[in-house]
Amino acid sequence: MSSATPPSDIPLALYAIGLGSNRRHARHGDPRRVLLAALSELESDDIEPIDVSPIITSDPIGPSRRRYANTVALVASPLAPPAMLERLQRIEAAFGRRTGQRWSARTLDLDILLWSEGAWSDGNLVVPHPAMANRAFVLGPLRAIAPDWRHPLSAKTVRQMAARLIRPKPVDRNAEAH
Ligand code: A4P
Ligand code: MG
Repeated sequence: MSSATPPSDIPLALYAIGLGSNRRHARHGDPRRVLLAALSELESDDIEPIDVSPIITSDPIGPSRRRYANTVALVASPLAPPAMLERLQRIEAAFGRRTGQRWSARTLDLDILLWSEGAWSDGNLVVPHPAMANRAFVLGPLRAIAPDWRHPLSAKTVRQMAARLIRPKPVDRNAEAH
């Protein structure tokens, strides 16, 4: 926990931050260690860690072939979403730089998933993260720490979104008969 508490007249908001890695980092090590290092990097005077989910590993969704480690952190912060994004991007950039190499493929992906003040959208940033409802590697860890958080646009809780994602598709009996 940060020892510097923000002045009480700055309203604190809660953020859910998704962390993912599928590359080793020369100094920090395997993706799991990358996430642990990123979590400690995230903590600062104006970003206070509240909770963190267990780290999961999963097959990649998309073109990559390396397995991912993912986790979700809940943090309290007075920062507005653009300032939070800037902070996350600075941390991503620091982890993307590998010793002896110039800027290379990112080892770390940090996404703003949810913000307690609702929705945010500008040219750079969309909150809630538009893909979160379709991603088990986000909803699984998020459900472990914030099952009752409601998506401000769909009004579904994280638990409901996760259940919907893993529920088997209903069988179309007519299609089956043919
Ligand atoms: N941006 C807009 N909204 C947000 C937000 N809510 N949070 C903008 C963070 N950034 C946001 O980000 C590109 C731009 O998105 C940012 O500059 C910001 O202005 P990026 O991280 O470079 O790219 P991206 O759109 O997040 O795409 P990226 O990172 O290439 O891919 P995805 O779609 O995020 O997915 N499989 C498993 N199992 N686990 C994973 O973690 N991750 C990915 C990456 C693919 N497959 C995976 C996993
Ligand atoms: Mg991203």
